[in-house]
Amino acid sequence: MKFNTKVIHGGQKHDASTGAVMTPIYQTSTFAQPSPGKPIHPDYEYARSANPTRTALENALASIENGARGLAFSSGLAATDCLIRTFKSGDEIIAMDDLYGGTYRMFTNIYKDSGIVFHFVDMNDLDKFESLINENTKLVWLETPTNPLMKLADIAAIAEITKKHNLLFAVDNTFATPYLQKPLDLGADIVMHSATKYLGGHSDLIAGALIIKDADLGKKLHFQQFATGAILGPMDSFLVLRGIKTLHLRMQRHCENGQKVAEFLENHAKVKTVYYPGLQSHPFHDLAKKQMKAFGGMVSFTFKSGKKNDAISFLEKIKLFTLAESLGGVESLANHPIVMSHASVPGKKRLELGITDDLVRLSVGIEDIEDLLEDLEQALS
Ligand code: P1T
Repeated sequence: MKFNTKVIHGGQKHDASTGAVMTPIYQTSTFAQPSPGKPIHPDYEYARSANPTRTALENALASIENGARGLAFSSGLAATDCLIRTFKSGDEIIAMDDLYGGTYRMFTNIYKDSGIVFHFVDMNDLDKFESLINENTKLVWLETPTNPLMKLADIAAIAEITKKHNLLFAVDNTFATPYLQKPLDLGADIVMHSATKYLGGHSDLIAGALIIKDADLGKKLHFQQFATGAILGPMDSFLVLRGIKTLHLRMQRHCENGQKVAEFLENHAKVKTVYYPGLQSHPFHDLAKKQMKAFGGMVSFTFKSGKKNDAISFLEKIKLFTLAESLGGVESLANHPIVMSHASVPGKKRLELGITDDLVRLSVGIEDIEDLLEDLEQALS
């Protein structure tokens, strides 16, 4: 199957008991056993281990990312945590320096006393990255494009290095989605998603996912999830599954609108820098053309004045864009990273990365582009 067919049919079966075309919401915590240890269906005993609605979503996730196994979690951070928990004191993890603030907070704060050592590096400096690898290194963690600066890293080039050193390689594919980029095909071992974003697509749930290329590693991570418990409930599993069925159509429009918004901002007298991989001026434009099908719906920008107050006043004046945390829904959102999505990254670190006080991040939705540009113009002027 090709991608647009997979989002609708990949890993899906009509419901075995009724023929229902759409997977029902199996709102049950447990499953009857006629004899102890012998449930009616061998896959279903207790819903922390598996629930048919979640299984349908997990099969869809595996299908669209070309993995052997999908796992659905109660949030994106729960998915990341499930993977990190499999490492032990003394293990080392190398992560991209520009990450979602919550991921950075987990690595530097929650795992502070775990004995697991985290290194943060710009993965575009492949020599520096490789020089950090030693016999304790176990995992490489990457976000591309990054949140909020839209930096890219070359997944295939990094995979060559991780394979050489026998390391696991995980990619947070939240911003790109498998419509635009398939990390497992480029050599990664694990894909992570905040399914809260484009996969769900309607800003009506919190969910996460891991998709694993190797079935044995998938089994190990399923055990970890089962034994620690951060699963996605049946109602939210149904909603993410429903969202995935229109992922290709939504992403197409997100990309069209994202490109137009980025070009509009780049030509605006009040705007200094626009961060969007679809612009010729973007430092990773060529890499984006190589590893992504198009450039997505996330656009960040700064003001010529460099003033935080200009960002605040813009964010107070936009009307159609809603000032809110999160991204990837059908509606356009705006975010002030220093006080919202990246408040948990220390100020000094933010500045080193380029997350300045006047940086604004837009999640460009799928509304009519004329209305979006009109709103941006009135707020800027
Ligand atoms: O919010 P949650 O579903 O737990 O996902 C965390 C997460 C992981 N990775 C990326 C790239 C993300 O953007 C997020 C969540 N991000 C926001 C809430 C935000 O506003 O950027």
